Amino acid sequence: MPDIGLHTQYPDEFAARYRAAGYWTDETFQQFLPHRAEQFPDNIAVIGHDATGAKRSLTYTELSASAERIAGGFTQLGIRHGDRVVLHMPNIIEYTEVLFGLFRLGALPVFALPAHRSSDIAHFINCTDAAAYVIADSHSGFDYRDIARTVAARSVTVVAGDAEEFVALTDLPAAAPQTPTPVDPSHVAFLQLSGGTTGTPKLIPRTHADYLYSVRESASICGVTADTRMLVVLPVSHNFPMSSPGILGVLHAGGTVVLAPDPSPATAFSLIEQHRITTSALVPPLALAWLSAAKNTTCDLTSLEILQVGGAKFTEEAARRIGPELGCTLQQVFGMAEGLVNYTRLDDPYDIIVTTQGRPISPADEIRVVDDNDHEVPHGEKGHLLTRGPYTIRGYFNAAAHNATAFTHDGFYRTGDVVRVTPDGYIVVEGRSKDQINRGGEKIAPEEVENHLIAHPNVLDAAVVSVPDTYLGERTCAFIVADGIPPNPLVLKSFLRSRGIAGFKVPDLIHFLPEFPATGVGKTSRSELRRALASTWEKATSR
Ligand code: OOB
Repeated sequence: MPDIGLHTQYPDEFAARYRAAGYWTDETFQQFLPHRAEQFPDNIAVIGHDATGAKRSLTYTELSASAERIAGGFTQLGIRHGDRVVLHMPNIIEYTEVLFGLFRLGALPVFALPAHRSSDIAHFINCTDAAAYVIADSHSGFDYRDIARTVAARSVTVVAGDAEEFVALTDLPAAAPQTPTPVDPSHVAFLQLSGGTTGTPKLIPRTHADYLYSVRESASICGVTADTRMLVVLPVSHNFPMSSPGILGVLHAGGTVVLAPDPSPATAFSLIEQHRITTSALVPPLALAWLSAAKNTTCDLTSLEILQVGGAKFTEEAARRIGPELGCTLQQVFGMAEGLVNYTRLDDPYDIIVTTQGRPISPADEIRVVDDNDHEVPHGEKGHLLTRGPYTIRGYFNAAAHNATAFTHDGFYRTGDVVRVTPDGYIVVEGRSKDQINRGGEKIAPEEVENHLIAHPNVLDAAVVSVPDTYLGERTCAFIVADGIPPNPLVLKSFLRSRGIAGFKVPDLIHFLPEFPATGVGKTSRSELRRALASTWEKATSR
């Protein structure tokens, strides 16, 4: 069994400092819901559809009771305090019930995204030695039980909806009420996924104390109260809708979370009108879709007070349209599952809101902007963003070799983002130095896709690079050197899907080359490939 690193990786001196400053408290996710149910028993906690497609809503008392029942049922299945459980569900009511059930038990959710497929899930199950895999039967035309059949042999699969040969969430064995083993606030509460730059995605261990600090502060910065009604359009497992301030911020304050069954503007707009939604969080392409759909909508969107946009760079041009066209305040959010989250403040001057990606949550967030040799650049100049602070991890889960380069010797996380800091301390994202593609907020590690491409018998070599795109910000292009007859691009795409990778990782474009341009030391030159692509693009569009 791998060393699961349940303890905090923060050095004692920093842990003591964060506790003394009141950032870290004794609050845990185990107590989160029972405490809220005492405070706000009859408030509506969550509204949405369940796995059968039925509409449901739960008060805090009801959600807490469901979580308690699920914690008991998982215990009867043999899931123990400290076990990892891969949570792979869309935005349905059961997601919240299972999430808080696992927290109650002291089991650690591993947050898979609905777009993940068998190869991604196999990796999460194997590298966390997961005891259970929790899914919805099917969603958006995809049957998640098929993944369970191929990958989850060693773990028990629990299904919301029609379980077939697996355990149905509604049929979990009943257990007598029991007091769960208490969790330590400095221990890991769950594992988030990193967007990644390597062949396999890394897992991010977040502790109760560090994450709850970011949740409480985010809720306060974003003005969340018991009157907040948040529409969740992005997959709730992602760090942005989870905690920035996300469902956890809203539930912490006694507000209401409304889960959208699909991300279309039509669905979102009718839910905004129906539930008098006050806030929502979007990635830039969805914000553009809302702007475009808002022109012709008959829905009443006047309840919307704040629209958060983040996950990828939002252009100033689009940012300036949010206020006038949607009638709400824009909040830019620049965050990362590893920790650091920046927000423009609601009362910031308009120019700051539309031209920057915000400033850090905490006065204890340390920001360094450095050159290629880790020397700080003069204030205001562009450089690599390094960060350390009370809710930024000190290492990935079970990844000693990777950690040696992903963090500085004094514990700063190398974000891989190129930024500059304004005189007022606001961060402007200028680009990226990490080997990652940001496809409208969805992160892709080229190396991971290349490894899958190279597995094809007619592919000798592969290099995946980004292509600028007005809607998504970036799309992906795979350059291939064929071995023998070049495979048809469509065949190659379905080959990738058959290997069980998430749809967003399948390259948008595929180009064949006789050989790759090389750098001085003989490595494939990605910048040369990008340049070649840009010039073909220009030629194609100028024709
Ligand atoms: C969020 O988290 P991740 O872990 O999916 O991705 C983090 C990376 C950042 O390092 C940066 O490269 C990019 O996504 N990013 C942005 C951005 N927000 C994230 N790049 C430019 N402008 C922005 N506003 O994406 C995430 C986590 C919590 C809150 C919000 C986003």
